[in-house]
Amino acid sequence: MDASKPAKAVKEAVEAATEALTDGPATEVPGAPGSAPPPLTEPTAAQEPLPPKREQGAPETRTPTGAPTGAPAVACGQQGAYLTTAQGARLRDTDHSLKAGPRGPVLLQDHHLREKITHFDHERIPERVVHARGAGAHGVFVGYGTAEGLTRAGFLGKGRKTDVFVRFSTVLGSRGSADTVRDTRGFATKFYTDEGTFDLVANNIPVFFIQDAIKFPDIIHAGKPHPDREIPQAQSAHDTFWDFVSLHTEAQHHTIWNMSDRGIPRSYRMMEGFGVHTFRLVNAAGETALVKFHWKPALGVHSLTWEEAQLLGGVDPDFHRRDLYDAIEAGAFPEWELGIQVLPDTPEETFAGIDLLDPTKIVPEELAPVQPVGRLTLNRTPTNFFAETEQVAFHVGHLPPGIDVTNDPLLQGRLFSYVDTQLTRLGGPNFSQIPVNRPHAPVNDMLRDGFHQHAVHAGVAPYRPNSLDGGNPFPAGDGENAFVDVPVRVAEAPKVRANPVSFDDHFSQARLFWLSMTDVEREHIVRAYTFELGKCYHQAIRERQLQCLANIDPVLCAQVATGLGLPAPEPTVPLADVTPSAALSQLGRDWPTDGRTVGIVVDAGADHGGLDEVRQAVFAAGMVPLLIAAHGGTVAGLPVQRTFATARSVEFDALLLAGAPAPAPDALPARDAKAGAADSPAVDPRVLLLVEECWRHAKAIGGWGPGTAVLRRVGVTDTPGVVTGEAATEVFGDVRQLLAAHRCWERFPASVG
Ligand code: HDE
Repeated sequence: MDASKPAKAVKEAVEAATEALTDGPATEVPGAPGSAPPPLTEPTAAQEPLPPKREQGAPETRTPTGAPTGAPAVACGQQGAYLTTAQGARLRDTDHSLKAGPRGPVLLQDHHLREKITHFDHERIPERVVHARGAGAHGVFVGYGTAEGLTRAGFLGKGRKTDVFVRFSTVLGSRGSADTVRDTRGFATKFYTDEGTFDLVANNIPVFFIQDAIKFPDIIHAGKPHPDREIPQAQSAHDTFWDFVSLHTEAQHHTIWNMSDRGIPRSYRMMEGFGVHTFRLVNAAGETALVKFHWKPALGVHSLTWEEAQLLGGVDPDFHRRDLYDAIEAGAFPEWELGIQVLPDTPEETFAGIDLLDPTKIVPEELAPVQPVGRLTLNRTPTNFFAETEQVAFHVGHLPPGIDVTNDPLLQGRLFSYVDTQLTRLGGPNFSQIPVNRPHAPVNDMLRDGFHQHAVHAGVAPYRPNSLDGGNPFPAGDGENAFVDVPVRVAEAPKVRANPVSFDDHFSQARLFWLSMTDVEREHIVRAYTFELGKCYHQAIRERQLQCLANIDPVLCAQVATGLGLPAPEPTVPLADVTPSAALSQLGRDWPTDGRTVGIVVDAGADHGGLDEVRQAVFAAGMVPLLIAAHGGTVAGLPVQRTFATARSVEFDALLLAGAPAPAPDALPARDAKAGAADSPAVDPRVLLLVEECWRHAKAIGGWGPGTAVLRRVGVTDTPGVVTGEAATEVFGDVRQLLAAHRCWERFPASVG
């Protein structure tokens, strides 16, 4: 093979693997690093770069101005079998500096040394000031055609397919922070439409802390670590956060969502997404409608328990990333339906008394149902984190013809902020030419030069009007699909720094949220507030937040006050008379279990008839079985993925016990922190801990044969959500059914009514 050309073989391998990926459920556990198993000894014969992993995708190879090149995605990566300089000269050695004799000194003329180190010194770019920690994936969006009468946007047309890149994120933490912290999650989608890129830069919570962009630095400074000690990392459980939100009470609605289970999602795949602001759609006839965007996950909205979230912060800080990548690798492609709430575009811009320009307010789905307009499927993981996930640049102003903004003062400020931040983060004005940001529509923009210019612009007249370049580029006329700013009437008014009066209501919808929760969900909210305020140093801040809770609901306030050991204050505003919205609760339905992880405890010494059968049944159900044993290697001829030392309950959605393993040699407390101090137990203490934690976290548990004895020993047989039986596959069938409801909350009657 010619080592200097992008390998056709590589392209074919990727295409074949892509087909294989969509070909039924996986039969191998996801997570292998690299696309081929490594040999034991270092390879020395020159060979082409390996193809990417079969589930990996990359931005389409477009030119910087949006033209398709036809080149395979791998052509953007390294080429040929040999190590080269950045200029492509082949190198003999990259292990030794060029020296005057073996004992030096090192020679300044060593270009390879200086190029290598200089580039390394500049590898880091500033992390995002918010949403620094994220994970991305490629996918496809298919329009249903149901919005065709409302908007000219072609990508929503029936059956229209559009490539997308999605980046999920937390807000407060630095790039290296844990995924599972209590926080809002970002859900930003780049639709590469053929009429221009559309970025829907959304969150998993439908409201925001502030009503005016001018307060964004304030809320973020309050939420970030304290400026003196730089602690705590990626948390809201500290004084400055609660200081701000208890004073700036428009934050209370967003805050109660954060304190609910929405603040600790089980997976990016199990989150809703919300555009938050009201947007304006415009159709071919120029008619407009106001809309709110929603993403509805096919797997339902599910959360971690708080204890799981905390354990995961230490045990697997990459939990959400791993989950996203593994699910895609396993063929359990995450899916969402895009929906819109359609609201009449009246001069008042209100609906059912709700100010549609106030981003701290929702429109309950019972008043305006979410109408599905298309489906998003994520089917490729990025090939390179930095090139794609880190360099992707979203902007709320990236809109195709047919979608426009409103005067929401938060949205207006965002329209300024996103370009401004990319200039610093991506080092210049040409960030839209970075492969992941390249439009899939032809670009002719008269923007020229600047750092990192990739386009080779021809012509002499990047100005208008011109005659030297034949007048090109031309403004699009009527019927030529130009973006038209909707000519919304702007009211004559004095210039003021003020909000509309309706923005003064800060508590009614926080109360609506609280009253819409089930008892279990309310209990979690009470615990979250109690934890977070309990972590504050100053009592004044706790008392001030309790006053806010009193204005939301007396039961909520009393419960949190009890936990804090403080008196519950009386409300200072009349409690709003609201109708609960069942759509806000996460509980009470069954959902698909695709991509869920099932731990199977096996006893390395025992006979395991039926084990392979149950493992295959888990795979066939689109789930991932992980065998847990005393030691690595194989048990009953099957590969072991976790040992008692490496397994922790938080990784599994459900637990199956196929055996009752006696304590393994490494189970002594002094050797394994998880071993506990149990005195000569019959079962390995780490298995007991596994069962206890899964039970405490309301997970489905099943056991058969000797596995039943373990459950008996822990004392959980005959409790809700624990299944025992003789046939392994039947037990798994029951466990799978339980998992459809996500957790067995019946196990713990809620104490908050
Ligand atoms: Fe953002 N936001 N934001 N934001 N935001 C950024 O842009 C900003 C807001 C959201 O995965 C930054 O490229 C202001 C609401 C997501 O790359 C920055 C205001 C919502 C992401 C910025 C808001 C969001 C960002 C930081 C108040 C939900 C991550 C880096 C007016 C609807 C996108 C960057 C990604 C990122 C500014 C409020 C969502 C600084 C000024 C409301 C999902 O420009």
